[in-house]
Amino acid sequence: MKSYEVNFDGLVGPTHNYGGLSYGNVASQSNSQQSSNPKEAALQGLAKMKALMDMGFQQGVLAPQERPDVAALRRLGFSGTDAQVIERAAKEAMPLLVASCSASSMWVANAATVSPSADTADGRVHFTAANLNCKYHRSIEHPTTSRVLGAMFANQQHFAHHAALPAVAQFGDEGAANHTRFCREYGEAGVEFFVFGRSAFDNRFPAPQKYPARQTLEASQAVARLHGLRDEGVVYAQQNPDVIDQGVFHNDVIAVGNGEVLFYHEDAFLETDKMLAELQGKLAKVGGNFQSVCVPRSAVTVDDAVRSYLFNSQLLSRPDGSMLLIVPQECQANERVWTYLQSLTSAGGLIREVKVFDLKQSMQNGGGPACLRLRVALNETELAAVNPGVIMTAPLYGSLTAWVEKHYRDRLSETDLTDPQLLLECRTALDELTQILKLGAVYPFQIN
Ligand code: SUG
Repeated sequence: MKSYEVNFDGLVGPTHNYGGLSYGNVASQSNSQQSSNPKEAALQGLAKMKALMDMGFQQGVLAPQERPDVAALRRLGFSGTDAQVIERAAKEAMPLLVASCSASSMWVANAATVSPSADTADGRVHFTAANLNCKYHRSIEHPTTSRVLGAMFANQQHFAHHAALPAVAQFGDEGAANHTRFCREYGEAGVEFFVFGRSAFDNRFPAPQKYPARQTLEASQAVARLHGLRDEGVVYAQQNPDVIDQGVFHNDVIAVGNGEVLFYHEDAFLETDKMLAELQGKLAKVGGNFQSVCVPRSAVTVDDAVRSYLFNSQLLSRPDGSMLLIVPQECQANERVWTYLQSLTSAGGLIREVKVFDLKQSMQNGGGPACLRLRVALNETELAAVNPGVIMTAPLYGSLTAWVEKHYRDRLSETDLTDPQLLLECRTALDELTQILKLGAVYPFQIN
């Protein structure tokens, strides 16, 4: 049976703004308080989805969330009408209002961890929503994420959904941003690669000194158990704590994998040789030929990687077996990175082509091409069981661009977040979106 990697991209929400909310994420901190352009952000994301669809890749779309999250503000003690809740939060606790307005759910690589049916004990595709509990503004995403994923992958015969892990730092889980799967064919059993930043219960693992390690070993292990993965099909590796301290807040900022290939920076991991040997051995057991492409620090420094997001690229398989790298334009702007990419694609290896995208609005908050997509490997039967409303087509692209043009502002500053009218605008837009994507009622304002 045919199988595919389907990329579901997060649609940027109408409140996209630069709140400076993510300590440890260099771009988020350095662009704090700048005005954003939500309309441009959403159109840039849609243009990437359309381009990949036009290149022949399977493409889907994941809906944004209701923001400001008035229900979350109510849980923090703000009361009255919705407008009063926003006004009081603006007056008494502006950082909480800003957090409740974040459009961060657009980085759907953090929405969930997904294991394809060929890897799981019950032969279903498993999803565990990420608790994202390292940052308050992200920790409020998972209830709606679960409802949206449930509406997209509704068929219980093929899809199994798990609630987010316990919402404590010991089980900090950032979803697919720290998870990669290696395989020969998407529909065959593969090796799932979980990268953690620290251990919550075992102090033999070193931790970063400055910035938080968002993913714990124990969270990754819990996800693997929930999904029914075999020990032989799983490899755990620790991210180098020094690179976390240099701004590598997720593994997908310093490594990306696809098929049988891992593309990574020399400084990305601890005990790299042992890890590579384990990946090679385990993939061989399922008939795969593991290959790794290491980018030396002499060619690209960790700082170059953090600024350019070279590794936050999408590594895609083309029908002839070669691979294509989708990179943000910041890679072209960095001389060392661009020189490296030229040499990589002309070396005659598997990665033959680089395509550059303008994702500046998202990049300024630390979200590159790979952050914006959730990969779901599906066989033909499973793909047919996905809600067809969320699969990208030319007419859907047309409807979504028209929808963005109609509802989104082209400028948003912190003061704009205090305007209760913004909530009404967002709800009107999202109500229409659930009809376009045929999701049913998924937002708090639709179900309460
Ligand atoms: O969690 N930025 C996100 C970026 C997530 C990128 N995702 C992956 N690497 N997979 C984060 O740090 C910034 C929001 C703000 O500051 O307004 C933010 O949440």
